[in-house]
Amino acid sequence: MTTAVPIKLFQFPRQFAIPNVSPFCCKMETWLRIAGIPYEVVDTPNPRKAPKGKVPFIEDGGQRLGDSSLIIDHLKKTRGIDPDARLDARQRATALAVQRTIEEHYVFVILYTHFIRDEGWQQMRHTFDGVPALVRPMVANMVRGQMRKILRFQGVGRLTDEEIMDSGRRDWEAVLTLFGDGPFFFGAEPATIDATLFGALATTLRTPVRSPMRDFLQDQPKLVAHTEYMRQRFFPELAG
Ligand SMILES: N[C@@H](CCC(=O)N[C@@H](CS)C(=O)NCC(=O)O)C(=O)O
Repeated sequence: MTTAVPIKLFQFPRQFAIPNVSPFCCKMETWLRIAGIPYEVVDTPNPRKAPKGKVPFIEDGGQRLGDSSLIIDHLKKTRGIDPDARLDARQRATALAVQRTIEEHYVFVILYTHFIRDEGWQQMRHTFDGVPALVRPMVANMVRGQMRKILRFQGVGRLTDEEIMDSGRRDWEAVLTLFGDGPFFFGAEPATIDATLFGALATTLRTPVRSPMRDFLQDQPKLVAHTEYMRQRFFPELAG
């Protein structure tokens, strides 16, 4: 199905000089640019009414779809565009393992560095600046409390600060072991995994949120170069 109406991409409002502070929203918008699919952004600070209660989600020809991976599958099928088409079975397996490392573990490290650690919270509490002043502290603290609960339930929240930073470092050491010669993960052309990596790296490296995790990543030339290359190639409008 081809439609003249651009896809609507619902995501958190942009903050800082990155596509999105949410790794999943950044991944989705980057993927749309890799695929060259036209879209318009709808700022969505509160995803409560989203199809899966989360951002990103899209509206495509009247249909609303949530979850970045399901959206990508849908667009690959309906648009006949697939940045992963050239990958062999081993590369696909590697991409899935790396994606799961980032999306099912490292994003919780991000949740911790950005919203629970004090250095992160001093920056990220401004996310709530749009909430009426009278209830702002209550809403911000409530959301932060929910994040603490999520982290405890998931498990990362039961570790010490040092243990959490160490677990994040291990994620990236594994990713780096599998990372090819560049500039993209699988060589000369971008694949979906590059959008996933950019989503996680941009919010760690290119926001004012300081942490030992960011210090570690800043010392990894391959990851710094990947982030910069992705920004230049797909988001040249965002300041360097
Ligand atoms: N598996 C989902 C994850 C999306 C996700 O976790 N989104 C977060 C932002 S990074 C969200 O909407 N959180 C708000 C909430 O859970 O209420 C995807 O790939 O899109």
